[in-house]
Parts: sequence; C-alpha cells; structure tokens
Amino acid sequence: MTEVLDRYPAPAGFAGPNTITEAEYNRLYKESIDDPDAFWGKVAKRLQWYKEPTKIRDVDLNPDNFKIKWYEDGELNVSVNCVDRHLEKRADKTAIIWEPDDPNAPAQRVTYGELYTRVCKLANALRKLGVGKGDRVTVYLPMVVDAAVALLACARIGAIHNVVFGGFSPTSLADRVRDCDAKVVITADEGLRSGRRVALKANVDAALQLPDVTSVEAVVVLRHTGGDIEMQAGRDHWWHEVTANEPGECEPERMNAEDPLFILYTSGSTGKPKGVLHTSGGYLTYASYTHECVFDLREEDVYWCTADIGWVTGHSYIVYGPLANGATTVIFEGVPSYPDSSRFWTTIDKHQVSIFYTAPTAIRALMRDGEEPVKKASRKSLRLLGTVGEPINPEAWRWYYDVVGDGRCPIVDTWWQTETGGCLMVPLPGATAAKPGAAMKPFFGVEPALVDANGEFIQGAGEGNLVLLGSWPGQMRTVYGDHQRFIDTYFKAYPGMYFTGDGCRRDADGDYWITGRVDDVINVSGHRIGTAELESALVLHAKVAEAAAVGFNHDVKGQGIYVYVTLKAGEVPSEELRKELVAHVRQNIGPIATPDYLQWAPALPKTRSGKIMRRILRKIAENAPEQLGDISTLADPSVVESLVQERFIR
Ligand code: 6R9
Repeated sequence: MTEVLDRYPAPAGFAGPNTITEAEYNRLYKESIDDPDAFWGKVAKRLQWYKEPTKIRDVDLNPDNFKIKWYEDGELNVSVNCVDRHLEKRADKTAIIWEPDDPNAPAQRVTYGELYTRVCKLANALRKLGVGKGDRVTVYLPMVVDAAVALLACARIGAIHNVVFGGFSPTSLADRVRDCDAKVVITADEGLRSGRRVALKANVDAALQLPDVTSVEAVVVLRHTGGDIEMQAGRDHWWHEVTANEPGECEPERMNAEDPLFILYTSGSTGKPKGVLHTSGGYLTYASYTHECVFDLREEDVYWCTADIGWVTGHSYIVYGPLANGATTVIFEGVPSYPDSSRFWTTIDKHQVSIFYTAPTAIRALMRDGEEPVKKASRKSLRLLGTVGEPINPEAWRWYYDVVGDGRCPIVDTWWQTETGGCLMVPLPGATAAKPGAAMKPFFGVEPALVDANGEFIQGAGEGNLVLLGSWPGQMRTVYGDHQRFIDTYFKAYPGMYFTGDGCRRDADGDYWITGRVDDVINVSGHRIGTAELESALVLHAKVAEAAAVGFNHDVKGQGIYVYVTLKAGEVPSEELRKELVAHVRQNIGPIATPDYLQWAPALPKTRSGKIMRRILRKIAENAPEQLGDISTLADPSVVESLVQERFIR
C-alpha cells in the first residue's frame, strides 16, 4: 500500500490574531475532553442569551435511557444572534454578497442593517399568515439573499424551517412537505442555473396537488426572474406584497436552547429520507464556533462557501455560522462551469474572496480543464481553502493547493455530516500540518474511535468503523416524527456510541483518514479496500479525470472490484489503456486491489449535490439494471442508460 507522507504546514506568515496554534489546539482539546461542561459552558458565552444556560450537558447515549440535551435551561433567539447583535458595530458591514448566475447581471451587497429590516419584514408577514412557534415552513428557493432572509425570519418567530433543494422534483418536495406537515411554503417564481430557468413555483403547484399533501395553508412567492406563473387566489401571496407594509422591526420569539431550529432531510442506506432535526442553542454555538476556528476567521474576510442552501453545509457554513460571527458571506446562484470553467476563480477576484470552501467533485471537474481557466484570475485575495462532502484524493488536493492556492493557502479538509451540525474532524490551519486527503484531527470535544466488526475498539494505527464517544452541542436530536428510528439508526450498532456510517483509518501518527461510507468499502478475500483508495489511485493516472469504484459479489473472493473511469477531455478509450489502468492500480495499491472490471464512463451518475450515486453503480456492476430503483434524484438520469448498455455482462 502506498501512503502519502507529505505534510503541508501553514506557510510562514499565515497566522493572524486569532489563529489557533498547535500548542493551543492540544491544550484546548484536552480541556474539552477532561471537562466538557466547563469547556462548552465557556464557548456558549460567544452567543447572546436572554438567559445564559447553567445546565450545560445532559447526555445518555444508551438506547434504554437515551437523551441528548445541551444548554437546556438557556434561552435565546437565533436570528437575534445572527443579525441584531451585530447592529451596534457592524450595521454597515456587508453581511451577504450575492453573485448572480449571469456574471454580467449586477451583484448585490446587503449590510447587516439591511438584513435586519428584511428579516423583520418577512417575519412579521409570516406571523400574519398564521405561522407561530413550532410551525413548519418549507423553503424551496434558489440561491438568493432572500433564502438566508427566509431562514432567519423563521428563526425569529420560532418556526422550524425545512429547506428543500431547488433541484428536487415535485414528488420529493411533496414527500418532505407531507412528512413535516408544513403550514407554509416559501418559494420563487423561478430559479436560474447556467442560464436555464428552473420552474420552482410550478413545481410547488404540482407538489401540492399530490395525494395527502394537505397541510399547506399559504405559499409565499418571491419574484426573481419575473417569469410567468400562476397564483392561486387565497393560497398564494407575493413576497413583496405581504412584506410591503410590514414594519422593519419584529419582536423575536424567546426560544429555549432545545427548541427545534430546522429539519433537513437526508438519505440513509435504507428507507425514505430522514428528517434530521437540529435545535437552537447547541447548534448555533457549534456552527459559529467551528466556523471561526476552522476557517481562522478574521473581521475583514470575505468568505465563500459554494454549497447550496439545500444541504447542511449551506445551513451551517453559508448562513448560520458566518452570520452568527458577523462575517461577510457570499451566496452564489450559479454553477462552476458557467459561462465557463473560470467562473469560481474570476468571482474570487471580483469579490476579493479570502476563504473559499467547495467540494472535491467540483475540484476534480475543474481539474479536467487544466490550469488555464484558473490562471485567468489572480486569486491574490485567497488565504485559505476548504473542502467538504467526500474524501478528496491526494491528486485533486495537490492541484487545489498548487494551482488554485498557488502553494500559499492551507487547505482545511472538513469531515462532518448532516447529522453532526458542524465540522467534526479537520486540520485546523494554524495547528495541524495537513496531509493530502486526511481529515487529520478531531475538533474540540469530539472523541473519535475505531471499532471492528465485532464492536471491539481498535487501538493505535488501523482501520475500522468510525464511531463517536460522547456528544457535542451540534449533534442532531432526533429524526422528525420518528425518535425510535434515530436511536435505531445511530446508536444500536454499537450501543452507547454514535455510529457515523463511515469507515476510517488512523495512521501511525494518530491522524484520521475517512475512507468513505462503510457500505462503500469493498471486501476482497477478506481484505478491505476503500473505494476512495481505488479512485484516488486511478485519478493519479495522467489520462483519468474521475473514477468510481464499487464492489460486486464474487464467487471466490467474496467481493470483486468494478471501476468506472471517465477520461480527461481528448483521451480515447482503448483495450491497451484499460490494461494500463488496471496495472496502474495494482502497482499503486497492491495486487489485492486489481480491478476485475474497468468500464469506460462518459460521465458518472451524481446527485444534484455532486455525490456519486454508488447505489446505482453497484447495481450496474452487479449486472442487475432492473433493480436500479429510483434514479429521479440524479442530476442527469440519462447518464445511467449508457452505463447500463456498456456494462460487462457475465
Ligand atoms: C457535510 C456533508 C456526509 C458524508 C459523510 C462522509 C462524507 C463529508 C467529508 C466526507 C471524507 C470529508 N464526507 N465530508 N468524507 N472527507 N471531508 O457532506 O454532509 O451530505 O450528510 O454527507 O459525506 O461519508 O458521512 P452529508
């Protein structure tokens, strides 16, 4: 097995006034584990509370006596913390920079002062529509400033928001509205992505007509593109009309720390998507504290996270973390490839972005187009880069570091999940010399452990299932409407511990490498091989743009390896190249990792958030295309057809 040993410490001169050094990391980490109550009690003081919590933590992860409570006697309002609190010193500071889909359309800058007024007006309007504390509001919006306004307005009046990604179909939208019994839906006439219009309001209309979607009393519609839509009298209201005469102030609801803030649906390995529920005090404490430490936040930073607000990354690290910290956060409506693949980099120059946070899949896609589009922009304003969402292969990491960051910006590879609310493992930029592809070290208060199939702890260097001992304030509290499912899914496999569903390796230095979802680990003749490891090896090859590996049932070895390879633009598949790539993997990892099948893939099936749909690739590899199941959540379902046709039939 090859192991990448290079380390990348932050370059000289990186550290600023608040940078956490290695010594501080070690001291704070120890404090956080030795006395979590003292540690998290102190951290909570970063928020503004009506009533400061005196009870910090009440946690029991044993299924029989299960409870997770943080700051349970504290009272606060999340929108007050994200907006009002900054008015004294930062009323004129830009809270949000909006970069539209069309780079030639005017960008917007919204100050904290303006944000306050917009949030209050919508909050008042929602109250008039009958929305109160505890009611659910589904948000189905494009990436516009008003998406953040909508979340904060809900938080202000104690309503629980449920954001549904704007790329989801009416059926998926209906499933979520139905599951959480939303009283109001907030949407826009249309969204815009790479110049194409997305029929958001029409999708809402269709969703609300589906069976058993009966809870919605009102739909608030933002005029965005000005496209032609139908408004249903009595039910639908224009945002600008319902807010027009509302005052720019709104009495916030006084919330308990454990009152729900939002529900966000996420897919598991089984069943329908789960409504992951996060609460107010612990979530905001954790989102804001991690955002500050992980990104080494400074007052003058312009921070850009390219995620969509429909995913947890958008919640914690576009809206709540940055705004709680009084930062300037960028909201980008478009896509990295439009109008061309220099869009990220020219936008960084345009808004003088200093912190840039994106997904490995975007990096790999942009890598295919080479360095030229990157070099079109100076990127001088950048000082820190981040990744999230999946393991990053060392080749993409290095390209990000060398080409995008010009070798002078540390990369924070942030491992976390919808369920965890915020980042759990990361190389803090001033404290930990990064290794390409490693999540490195636990954040404060986080206690990772590796367990084997029998539930025994693995000590020292080794690989196993990643579990977390104890709790942290940002942990999800329940699956909405199904508390038992929450306990069963996460706390039964290893009783008393949170099971992440991820595999992980701890190297001889004690650093952590996420190997991918455990269901993605391929077991060949008793040897476990990470799909990420295989993919990483493949993309090391000069001709490979992207690769995905899955296991399939093998009569002799238990599981065999099936890989899908997308070549770089201009490269041509051939038998010779196929053999070369198989040999290349064999050489890079070892004979045990030799792929049994290597299929050329013009493109890989991905969710709209950019995750490769391995479930589909596994079925094709299993030669069972009739079991593909639902492929409607794919960004481009037609990709699947050609893969099915070209599959190896055994
Ligand atoms: C934040 C987010 C969670 C799953 C998680 C893991 C994978 C996320 C990662 C990573 C390796 C990283 N993942 N970040 N794997 N390195 N830095 O993505 O949440 O959409 O719920 O996905 O994504 O497998 O379990 P979510």
